[in-house]
Amino acid sequence: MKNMNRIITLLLISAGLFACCTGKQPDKTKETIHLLNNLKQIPTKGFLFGHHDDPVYGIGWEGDPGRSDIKSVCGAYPAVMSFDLGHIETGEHQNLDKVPFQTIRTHIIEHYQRGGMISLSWHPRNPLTGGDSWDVTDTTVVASILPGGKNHDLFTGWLDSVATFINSLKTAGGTPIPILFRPWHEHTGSWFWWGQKLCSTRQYKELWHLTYQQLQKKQVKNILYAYSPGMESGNVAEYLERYPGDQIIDLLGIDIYQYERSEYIRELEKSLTILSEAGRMHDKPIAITETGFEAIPDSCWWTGTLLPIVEKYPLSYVLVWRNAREKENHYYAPYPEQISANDFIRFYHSPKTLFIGDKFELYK
Ligand code: BMA
Repeated sequence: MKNMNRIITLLLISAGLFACCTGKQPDKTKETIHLLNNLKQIPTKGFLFGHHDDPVYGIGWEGDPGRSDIKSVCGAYPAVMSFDLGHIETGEHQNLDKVPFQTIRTHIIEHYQRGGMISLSWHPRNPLTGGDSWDVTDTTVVASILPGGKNHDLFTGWLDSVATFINSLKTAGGTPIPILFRPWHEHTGSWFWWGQKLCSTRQYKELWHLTYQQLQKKQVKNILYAYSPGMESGNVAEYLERYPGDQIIDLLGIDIYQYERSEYIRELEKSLTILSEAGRMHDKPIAITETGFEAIPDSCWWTGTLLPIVEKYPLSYVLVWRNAREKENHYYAPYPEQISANDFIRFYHSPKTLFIGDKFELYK
């Protein structure tokens, strides 16, 4: 027995030494790994439905406790809630859409406690010009923040602010809450300073590596990373052109909106075919990280357009954008009396759509 104990002790010491020498520490908490594995299984049941800024504000209201336009329509919260970190980098107390970071933190904790998933996008300011994410007047922004660039230190400071916020997302018991982080999105278009025509493939990938390494340095272990181009790619090779690699990315996504119905259907089918293939090749879960039809001027959009297409693909989630309270007609989810509200209830009742209250488990 004594010998046995000695052998076990020696084994433990050598395992510790190995971890120490190789610098290999697990880079994700166990709940975060569970989230990743569960996301891969979700398509066997259906897909999670998500909504951006869902519990914060909606049409005609802001900050009402427990309120959500989705819940007001169908009686259940969406399974996924997303929020944006834009302006956290400059130390402001509220984000670019005037949502206080403390409010976001509170909603994230509540949503985790009800078993839901949380995603964070980031529309940071332009670190070179001081403009916003959409300031594409200068094509040297990415170069300026990479190692050796004149804004590198400023930018690593910005990443540190993101790290500090994500590290602060914990339950009362101290469990870090898993987050799907989705920076540098829609890079296949050229409307953000990190977009296609604003930097080279090498620079875009370096931006991802820098992001990942800096968050690792800050010990952020409750993150899954999403790669989410726009709908510009014509094939898998184009979709993966700026892919930063399997070591960094955990989920593959696509952002795609409806303007004209037949074009949306065509583009959505094309994009989801590409996405499914890329997900299979890289063994990653896939999702529609942003979609919607602004102001939903189609009374049967949910079951007449969206559902029949998305249910054919192995998607983990489908998320619609925000119901702005400050910008007229800028909404993507129904609210009571909105013309697509009844159809949304049919969508909710489809066995394929998963909301809070439906049977799924993300963290065990
Ligand atoms: C865009 C619009 C903007 C908003 C931004 C970040 O699509 O909704 O009004 O500021 O997302 O949430």
